[in-house]
Amino acid sequence: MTFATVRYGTNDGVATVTLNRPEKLNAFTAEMHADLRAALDAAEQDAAVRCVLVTGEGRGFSAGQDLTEVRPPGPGGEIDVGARLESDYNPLVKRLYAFPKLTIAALNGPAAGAAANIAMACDIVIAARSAYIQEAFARIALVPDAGGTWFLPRIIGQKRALALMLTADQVKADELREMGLVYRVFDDAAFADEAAAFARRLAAGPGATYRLIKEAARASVDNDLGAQLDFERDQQRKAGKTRDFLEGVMAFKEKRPPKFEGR
Ligand code: T3D
Repeated sequence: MTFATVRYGTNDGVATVTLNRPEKLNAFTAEMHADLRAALDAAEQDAAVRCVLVTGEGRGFSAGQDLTEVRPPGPGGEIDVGARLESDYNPLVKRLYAFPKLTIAALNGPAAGAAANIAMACDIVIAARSAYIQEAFARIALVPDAGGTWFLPRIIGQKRALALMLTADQVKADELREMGLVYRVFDDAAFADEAAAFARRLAAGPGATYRLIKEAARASVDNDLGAQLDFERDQQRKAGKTRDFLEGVMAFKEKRPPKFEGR
């Protein structure tokens, strides 16, 4: 499947979605949003896909919104910087956050502006050692968007979140890992292979149960302990009905690795 600004390919249960405007550090345009939506549609509909890996072509993940793209005017003809959030970024972030399959953001290089926050909407973020995140918005007198003001305080706490957003500093992969924003950091030279292997490993896991785990983690944001314990019980009942649960227990008893089907 080919798109003008996104490459899409599948292998071993992994759909790899590569943002592909390397000459502009994969900055987002309306066309790229449309291509990305179509790629996510394809990944969602393909039963063989169990994990989606989002990465960037060339030396960057993405520099966020393409600042040279003409902004659609508001109703009175004035500049409306909220319009693209409404039409493109907000639906994308919500979709990634609730995507029914596992999502991995593989930061091959810088992730700036909205791209940093799109990465955070994915389930797991991994990074090449030279990659960095930059909440670049304040440098152009904008507010962090694409969920940045929601994700960051929850993941790294108010103080560090504010520091990142107010300074717009570039924060390198190893530090991002210490903060909890990135799960694994790999050497640059090995990054593409390591990211693919990491995604393959997850694609071979119990996909239906992964979905239940995601839903539980997401629900915990709004639940108190009692409500979350009830939610876990209900999710566990569903997990207990999967074929993968039967296979997991069988494999344990037979002292062999499980062969999960994702259902
Ligand atoms: O409607 C709305 O705008 C609302 C939505 C906002 C969401 C947002 O994401 S706002 C934040 C937008 N992003 C930024 O402010 C980051 C801009 N980019 C940078 O600050 C730098 O590119 C980086 C620090 C990320 C990387 O620097 P460096 O030196 O490694 O690369 P570079 O030379 O700046 O960029 C390489 C090329 O990509 C260059 O093109 P050229 O001059 O060689 O033809 C550069 O202009 C282009 N590029 C980089 N970022 C963007 C971009 N072109 C358009 N838009 C960009 N965001």
